[in-house]
Amino acid sequence: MTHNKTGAVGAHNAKVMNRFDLTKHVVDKLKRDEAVIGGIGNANFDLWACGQRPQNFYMLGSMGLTIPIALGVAIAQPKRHVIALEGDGSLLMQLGCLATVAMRAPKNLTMIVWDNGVYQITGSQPTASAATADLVAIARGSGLSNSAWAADEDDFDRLVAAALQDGGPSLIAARIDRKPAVATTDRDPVQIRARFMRGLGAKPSAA
Ligand SMILES: Cc1ncc(C[n+]2csc(CCOP(=O)(O)OP(=O)(O)O)c2C)c(N)n1
Repeated sequence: MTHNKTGAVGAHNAKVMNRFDLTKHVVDKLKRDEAVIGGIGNANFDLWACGQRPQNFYMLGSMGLTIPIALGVAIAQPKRHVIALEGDGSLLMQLGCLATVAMRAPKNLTMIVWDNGVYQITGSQPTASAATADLVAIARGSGLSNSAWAADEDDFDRLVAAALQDGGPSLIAARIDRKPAVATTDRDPVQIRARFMRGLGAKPSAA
């Protein structure tokens, strides 16, 4: 595989990897109470399966909110690194967030996009990224110059390690297979929110 610094690795020649496996790679690298936001469905199911931690937020129900939530946390807590794990279909529903992230430019934000080319959890209808849209090109066009396709697992590890050095915002896109997620997150949004706020040391709101 040609290294992506050459610009040769794109959506069509990056290795097809596995979301749970790569999620484990990310979780294994966490050292500093990083916040991790898992997107609706499979992204947060596999994050849940990698071991629950109070600094994880598991998004239920809303497509495309992973990066906006992560951006908010990154701005509110600039000393904490924040990682967003989002599916391609969900990101395609909320592309404007990329331009907002680029404009605000938080150094402590890493966005990881799982591109399986389908809206898998609702029946694997194809997404535009399977046909005509290149998510890394869109991110770069939004102003996120630090965006790359992961060529393979080693390249993914290298990109994540570099991103965690607070040199962001960074976007890493990984082509993944269509294996189902390994577990299912407990559907308890109130509990998820309360635990996350405690995990971040945030004061509970009055509501
Ligand atoms: C606004 C909105 N439209 C549709 C849905 C139904 N829905 C839930 S998850 C999902 C697909 C998510 O696709 P993707 O982010 O690519 O993740 P994948 O399922 O492929 O892991 C859809 C269509 C929803 N929750 N919200």
